[in-house]
Amino acid sequence: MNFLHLSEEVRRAKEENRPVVALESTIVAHGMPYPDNLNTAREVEAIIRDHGAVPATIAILDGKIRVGLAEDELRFLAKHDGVEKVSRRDLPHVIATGKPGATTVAATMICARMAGIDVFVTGGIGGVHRQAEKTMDISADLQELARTDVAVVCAGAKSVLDIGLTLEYLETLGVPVIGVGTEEFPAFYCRSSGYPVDVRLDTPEEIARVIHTKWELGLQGGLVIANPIPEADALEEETMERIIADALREAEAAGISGKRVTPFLLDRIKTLTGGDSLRANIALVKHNARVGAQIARALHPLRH
Ligand code: PSU
Ligand code: MN
Repeated sequence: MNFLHLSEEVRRAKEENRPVVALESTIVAHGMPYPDNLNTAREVEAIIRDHGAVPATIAILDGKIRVGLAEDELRFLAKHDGVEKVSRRDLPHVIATGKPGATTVAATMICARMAGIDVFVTGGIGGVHRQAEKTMDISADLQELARTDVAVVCAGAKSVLDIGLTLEYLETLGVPVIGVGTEEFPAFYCRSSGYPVDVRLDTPEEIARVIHTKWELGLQGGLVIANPIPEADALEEETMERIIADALREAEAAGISGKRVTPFLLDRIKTLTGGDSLRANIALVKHNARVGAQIARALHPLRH
């Protein structure tokens, strides 16, 4: 497929039959400020390499789906203002016009599947927004999880979303939600949300077996592997609830809608927490990278 371009490192990893872990680029271009975004992206890649897998950060550049980015390309995405946020619906026009694009969870899943990558590490998935009964704002990430065979390692979903409705939606779509060492679905900055996961699993081997079994059964779609933020990095729940409520009010007052909602809220939460949310975000992504690389290694011999 001539839209797909693998980096030398990723191409070699596939040739040598080594496990590869996909990474998204919206978190770089729209989820964190410069230079933390660039430093985190680099550190996450290093963690994946240290844990025996090969990182493949995915983005759209010069009309190609790029799987595995060079240093200067990561820097461009981290610094440039005009990078499009690309979900499933945006892939055709961003690729066709040659614009630079950062892929969301949904688009990264699509591109990872095209490149034959089974495991994808990110921070948090999109979901059903609060007030979705009025706005219909439901992330395309959820539909993607229903149809595309990629396991997504994340720290749950932020409580800017309606976590209860997000989990109901995933249940309707038949997407397994696995808790890594926890019975509770994690809420990104906080370890608990008050909602249970479908199943708790404690080791990468057990998780890999469930992923493999889902696909061997011919059950289409992804899985949510929900890995709670480490205790030491977690933020206080009541404080976060208050700050998120403030940020949501600001978004409404400013008339923010559609794809701008999540980046706007992330930026406001960062300011309102005095940077604590950014530190937590960085810590949880790195933790997910460790766990994701371990799962990719355990899954690889089952799949290849
Ligand atoms: N959550 C974060 N950081 C992010 C995102 C979510 O903590 O950067 C991004 C992811 O790329 C996710 C997207 O797929 O936001 C969801 O956006 P939307 O709700 O517009 O689908
Ligand atoms: Mn949305």
